Amino acid sequence: MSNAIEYAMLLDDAAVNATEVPQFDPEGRLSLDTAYAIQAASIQRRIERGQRRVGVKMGFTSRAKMAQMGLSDVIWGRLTADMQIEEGTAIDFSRFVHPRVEPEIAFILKRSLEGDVTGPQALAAVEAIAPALEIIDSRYRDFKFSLPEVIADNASSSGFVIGAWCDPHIDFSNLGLTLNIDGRVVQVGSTAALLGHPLRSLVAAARVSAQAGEPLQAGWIVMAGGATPAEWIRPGQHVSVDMEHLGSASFEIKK
Ligand code: OOG
Ligand code: MG
Repeated sequence: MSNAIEYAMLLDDAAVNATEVPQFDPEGRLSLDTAYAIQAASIQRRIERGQRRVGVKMGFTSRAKMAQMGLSDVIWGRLTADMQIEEGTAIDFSRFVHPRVEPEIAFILKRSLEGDVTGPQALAAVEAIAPALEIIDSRYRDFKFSLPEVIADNASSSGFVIGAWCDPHIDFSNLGLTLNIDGRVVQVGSTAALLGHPLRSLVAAARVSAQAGEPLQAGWIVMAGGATPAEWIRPGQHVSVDMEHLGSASFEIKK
């Protein structure tokens, strides 16, 4: 386990300094429990620096993402307040190693949600839903990793952008969406890509969070996962997601 602390420090330093690290378990020999323990220890360092936990991100909840990264298990990571980028603002590229962006849908909870819940129970805990963008930025060289490695690296999470919150009492099971870079549509998809219905991603988030002893809290955000493959982003670009009925979310990267 002392190794776990060392890996946690390595990954946390890489995230803070926007540097890349070599893979330490390319064959994926570490157990998933160990991988999540590394993740927990690296996020604990952030919390000790004064960061605040604000929610959970789900990963590989769509076939498109699984296929792009060559992995097939749903994974999750921890969101902290410093990862949130205010919608419509411009950010520095220097905070990233080799960032990619993907279109997601976000939930914000009005009540805690714990353990094995049904879709309707999960929905009853949702305050609002919003179109969102996730910036993923693997700390591993060339964005290459095994399943335990990406879990240890907080599921590549780096930033997230959330559009205007909307009433969740619409049918959001199959909303069309586009990912746009500099006004060009670069990916087309649907919220149905997320396990057939994005609520299933929230149900999974409730289960894995409770299993980790950190049940979903009122006020927390849950990012449901990329609905399309991710796209590389570069300085000077304007990135947005447009989602049917829910509107859009965007950010820019400074030149
Ligand atoms: C891992 C993170 C996956 C998603 O939405 O599926 C993820 C990665 O692709 O680097 O965030
Ligand atoms: Mg994602």
